Amino acid sequence: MHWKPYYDRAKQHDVRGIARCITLIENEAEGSADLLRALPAGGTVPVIGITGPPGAGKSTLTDKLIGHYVEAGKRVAVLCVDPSSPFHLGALLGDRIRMSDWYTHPQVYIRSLASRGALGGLHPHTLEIADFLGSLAFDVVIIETVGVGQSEIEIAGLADITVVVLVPEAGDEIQTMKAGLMEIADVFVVNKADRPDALTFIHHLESLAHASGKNLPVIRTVATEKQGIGELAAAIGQQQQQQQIPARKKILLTEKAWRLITEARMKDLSKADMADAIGLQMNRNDFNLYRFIDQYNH
Ligand SMILES: Nc1nc2c(ncn2[C@@H]2O[C@H](COP(=O)(O)OP(=O)(O)OP(=O)(O)O)[C@@H](O)[C@H]2O)c(=O)[nH]1
Ligand SMILES: [Mg+2]
Repeated sequence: MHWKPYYDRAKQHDVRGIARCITLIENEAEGSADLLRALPAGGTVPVIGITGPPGAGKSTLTDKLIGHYVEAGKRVAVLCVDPSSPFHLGALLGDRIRMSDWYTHPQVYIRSLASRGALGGLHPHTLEIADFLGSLAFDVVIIETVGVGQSEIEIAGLADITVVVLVPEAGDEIQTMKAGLMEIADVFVVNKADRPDALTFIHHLESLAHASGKNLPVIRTVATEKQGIGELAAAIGQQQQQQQIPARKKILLTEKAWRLITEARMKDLSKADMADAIGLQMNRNDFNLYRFIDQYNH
């Protein structure tokens, strides 16, 4: 498949052209590497990662954020990434319902990506697809992903701004994972702030966010009622300005480069196959782990 005509159409914001290019990148089809190499420099389009536990209200928030940006005359691209999981189908259906107003809107492009990684986490080419969308004169790229296991850490490595969405009943959860959360979050959202126990939780999170030394904003929202959306967009905008600092940019680009190279180097390796090979050989008297791995290190 020749990628150029599709890319030219994508640059004109032709929806089918965009879809074809994403499919090309997703499948590592012929031409996808050339397409990525042709992306223009720039990279000033903020990629906003929205992560958090299942059902926290990420899609509802995304829906309202799209509305906020569209009203401001902006073009918005949204990637909904589902780690392979039991709630996969339900989540995709949920997204369709939650964001249904926007699927045909001329300023909005929405695409769902299913993760095919056996270990959960993000779809392997989320980074490249986000970069591609960012090159297409969208003003904002939003990536929604369910925070389970690896995926919220992965999203932090590829988004410019990571928004962690929590709900008041997440109390115990943040106790155990607060260190990790503080590291990846640029903005905290306490959604479903209409719940009776919301205030205690917000105060608790605020003191943790303050103690983190990063001065992380904590925004309270009731996504279903569109409350707090303007404040969230403002907090994202503020964080985005800080990301323009060259030192931050250097770190993020290095993370991305590192990740792409790691993925390329590990590409032909299967841990399951490795386990099979080890299972066959480990009981031999002459088994040696370091000689075993020689076959993978060239
Ligand atoms: N009471 C209340 N309910 C909300 C609020 N925001 C979202 N909900 C509801 O919570 C449910 C889950 O919302 P979603 O937006 O689908 O949550 P999600 O985080 O995208 O869910 P997954 O993608 O499946 O992880 C829906 O029934 C929403 O209507 C809120 O602020 N208050
Ligand atoms: Mg969702």
